[in-house]
Amino acid sequence: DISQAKKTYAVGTPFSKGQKRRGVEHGPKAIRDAGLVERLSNLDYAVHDFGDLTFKHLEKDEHFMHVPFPRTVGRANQLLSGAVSGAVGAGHTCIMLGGDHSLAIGSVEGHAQQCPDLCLIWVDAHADINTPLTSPSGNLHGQSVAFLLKDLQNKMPEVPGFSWMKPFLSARDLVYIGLRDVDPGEHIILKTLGIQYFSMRDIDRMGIQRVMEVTLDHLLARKQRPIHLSFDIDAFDPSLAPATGTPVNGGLTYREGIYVTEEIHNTGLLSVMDVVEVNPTLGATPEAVEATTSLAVDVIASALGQTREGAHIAFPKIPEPK
Ligand code: 4U7
Ligand code: MN
Ligand code: MN
Repeated sequence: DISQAKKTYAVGTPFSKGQKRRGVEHGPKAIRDAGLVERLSNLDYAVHDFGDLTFKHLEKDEHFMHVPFPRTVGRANQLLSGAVSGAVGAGHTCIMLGGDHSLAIGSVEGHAQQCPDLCLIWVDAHADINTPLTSPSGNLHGQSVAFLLKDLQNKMPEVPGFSWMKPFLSARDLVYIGLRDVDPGEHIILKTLGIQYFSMRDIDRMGIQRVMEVTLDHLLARKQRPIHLSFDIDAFDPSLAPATGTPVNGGLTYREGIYVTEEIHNTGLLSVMDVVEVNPTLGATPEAVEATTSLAVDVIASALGQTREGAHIAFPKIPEPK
């Protein structure tokens, strides 16, 4: 029954107030223009376009400490949380097209409303685990994880705009992949909480295959549970994904990135995926932008089951001439 079938919905989140550079709000349109729906439509892993959420910029939104737009970011995440919770509650897989990475707060929170036992895989050059007290920039896209973690509750001030949510995630239910730009305050948080992470150096040492083995074992060995994949495009090397706000040299290769999403697909447990920080106004050339947006589509396709080995859904057997 088609109406009962599990579908994948993409929801666009044109929002950029989690950081100070504009343009990342055009990410959803750029990823769609790269052929998101078309490139997957004739395959088994079709994605349906839910369209964009509409975010308001609040007029009165003073800085909190050095954190800009706290109420605007809080409100946007509350709206997104409801949308993700609704989609997951209706039985769908959900792909969030960002937008900046502050939106992961609402995306993971909404997911957790339906799936309290979810686990989180954060693929990023950055740990995004600053609190307002450790953040060098004040930007909320570098603090998303701190809002989610129960283990940091007594280290977090009350940021205006976020009273609608409470932290719910345990540090042991989170794994990072791709880190290479971690602030001092973030480093002490990672170490104190004993968070499992694989930096680019770890990937160099262990290889991406072993990294994924340990990642999935760490999160799923005790029990199978829904996976939230939060994929910051800046995890990739800037030569592959130049159109992003905080590029850092020495990132994932194309093959390492795709291997991560293939392995996550193979668990059968992917429930919500964020693809964030695609900023089409930051590419030096149209080709640079196109490379970044097309890579975002590749990552989504592979998370949904596109394989490099091919598949034969359309061919139950080798066709014979009449
Ligand atoms: B992204 C930074 F200081 N750590 O907190 C910060 F280096 O979502 C960068 O991962 C955060 O792109 C990057 O502002 C946020 C900085
Ligand atoms: Mn990020
Ligand atoms: Mn990042």
